[in-house]
Amino acid sequence: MHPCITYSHSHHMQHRRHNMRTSMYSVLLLQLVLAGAIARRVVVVEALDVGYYAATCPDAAATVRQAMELQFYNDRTIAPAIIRMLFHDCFVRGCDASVMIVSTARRSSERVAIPNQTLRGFNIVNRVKKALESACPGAVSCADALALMARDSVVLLGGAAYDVPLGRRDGLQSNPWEVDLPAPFARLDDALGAFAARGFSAEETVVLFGGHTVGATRCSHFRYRLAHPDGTMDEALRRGMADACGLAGGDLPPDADPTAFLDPETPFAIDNACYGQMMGNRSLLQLDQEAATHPATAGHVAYYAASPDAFVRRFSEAMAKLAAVGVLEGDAGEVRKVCSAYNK
Ligand code: HEM
Ligand SMILES: *[C@@H]1O[C@H](CO)[C@@H](O)[C@H](O)[C@H]1NC(C)=O
Ligand SMILES: CC(=O)N[C@H]1CO[C@H](CO)[C@@H](O)[C@@H]1O
Repeated sequence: MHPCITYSHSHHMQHRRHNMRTSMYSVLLLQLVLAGAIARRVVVVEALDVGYYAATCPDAAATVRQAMELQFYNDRTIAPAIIRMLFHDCFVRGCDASVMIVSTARRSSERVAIPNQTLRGFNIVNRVKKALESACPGAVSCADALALMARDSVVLLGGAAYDVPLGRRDGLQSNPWEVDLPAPFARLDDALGAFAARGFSAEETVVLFGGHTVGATRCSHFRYRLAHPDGTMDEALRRGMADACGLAGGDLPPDADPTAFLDPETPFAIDNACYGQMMGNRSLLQLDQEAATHPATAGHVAYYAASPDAFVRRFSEAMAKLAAVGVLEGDAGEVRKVCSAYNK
């Protein structure tokens, strides 16, 4: 098979048609996946509270899960997109749904900032929020909805289930100039610094890079590594990607740029394959590749490449920690009615 598999429309259509016939099978498969995940459940204690909506929206988590399952069987690519959205939300002003605010003529938002341009899944968030609003109007914050959606995405992709303590409030600020996420081309030292600033160790950072075991990247985010062999990318992969991506195309708008799976072996499974790829010089993104040799991370990469179960468990713990970064609680912020806009 060609190493670069694009998220083509025909692929989606085929998946959708297929889906009609196999929906029953999919539900059974899902139950198996969930049963497996529950058996490996990890517990993380936070200041937030799993029972936060017991009185105001007791079925909040189930409502989110059902809406996510429905969307996932229509298009699996939403799950990686939601996991990435959580990272982008939580790294800027904490997990406060600031990433979802749409820019207006009067007030621009995080969504115009460069690293956010390829975020996807905002329409999925809106659909899930609609389901929550019809179940319990005005009760569940968009920040909590995203935290639950990201957990469900991990489980739908075969990862370990984990508890999501709730009670996050939605922020009242979303500013493009505050988007201090590491750039797509970030060097590992910068990325380690950005994670350390939010309380993540080098080990936890390596575990979170495991997010790149699912989903896809635009060629524009690694094309600069393809033109000349510099020894940092496996030569067969470099040639395959040069063919698939083309070596020019720097000015293509993101929608026209081809995409490649970050982990072409198992692009929709939370597993440790990406660490084997790092060690074999088969990572597309530069910072993933650097992790295999950097003194602060190489040992962790080698460990997770050899320890599939430990990775699955640690990834869920790290996702739970990510979902608790800098949250607003109590009376801070608000509970948005629509995730893409402040209430007034
Ligand atoms: C320094 C840190 C990071 C950098 C520089 C980075 C960079 C990138 C880039 C360039 C892409 C491709 C985007 C595109 O072209 O559409 C991507 C995709 C992705 N990233 Fe990261 N990433 C980082 C950390 C993380 C973390 C912490 C997670 C979550 C655990 C994560 C999860 C993902 C996922 C799931 C995708 C696939 C998205 C999709 O298929 O729509 N990344 N990342
Ligand atoms: C990966 O690249 C490094 C140089 O960056 C090289 O020393 C090593 O032998 C390569 N490993 C494999 C498995 O190709
Ligand atoms: C990679 C990418 O899409 N970059 C764009 C991000 O947003 C700015 C401002 O809207 C554009 O100028 C960039 O091209």
